[in-house]
Amino acid sequence: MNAPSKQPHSSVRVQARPFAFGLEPGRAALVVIDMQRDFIEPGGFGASLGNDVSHLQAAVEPTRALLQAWRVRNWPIVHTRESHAPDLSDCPAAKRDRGHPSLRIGDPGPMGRLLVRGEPGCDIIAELAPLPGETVIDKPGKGAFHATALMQVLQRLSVTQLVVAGVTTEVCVQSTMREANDRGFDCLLVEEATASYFPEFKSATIEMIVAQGGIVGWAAPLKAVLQVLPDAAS
Ligand code: C5J
Repeated sequence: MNAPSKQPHSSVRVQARPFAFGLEPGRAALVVIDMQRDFIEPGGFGASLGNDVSHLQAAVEPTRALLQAWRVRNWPIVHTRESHAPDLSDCPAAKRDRGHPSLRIGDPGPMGRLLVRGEPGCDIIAELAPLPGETVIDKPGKGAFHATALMQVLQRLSVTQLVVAGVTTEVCVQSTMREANDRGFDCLLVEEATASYFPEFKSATIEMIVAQGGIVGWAAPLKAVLQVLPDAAS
């Protein structure tokens, strides 16, 4: 795979850790990871694993604010859904047979079959529903590049950077940021727009991302991003 081309573009400076992030207007895609009913609402996949899903609510409004900021500027937006084919041919036993959940991927639950494409629970929550024209990537893995066309989509959109939101911080968000960095993208995680069932894992993941000079990427508060974005009309 080719790395994204880095052409000069006037950037805006986001106060971030471990140092300022030079956000390139229009070249930074907002990537919203797995804000699905199956993770966020009671009765879904996340709950079947014994998690307290209420922890994820805090990320909804900040993610909505980012979506709004990207939409008014007509900048690229990618939503992902962790999801599987109805025959589970893309769900290895190494994923499905893990642990002792009350229900497994593909089993019927209150919102349909868990993490299966086309089922109500697999939908992105109503507050963050994709608009027509926004890319939706169905991903069978934790990282959004694994077994998907995400790289090609980003190249087609001339994206060089990812501004990342979504759940859960230490699983699919971090996996995607690591995959993205390996493929040449600079990634900025927006702190309030991500959440974990384990708040201490969220904090630890942010520290891992920014440690060692930003070994995975950058992290910044929502306000630091929103306040430097150029006017929508410019
Ligand atoms: C998990 C995800 N936690 N979206 N998926 O299994 O982070």
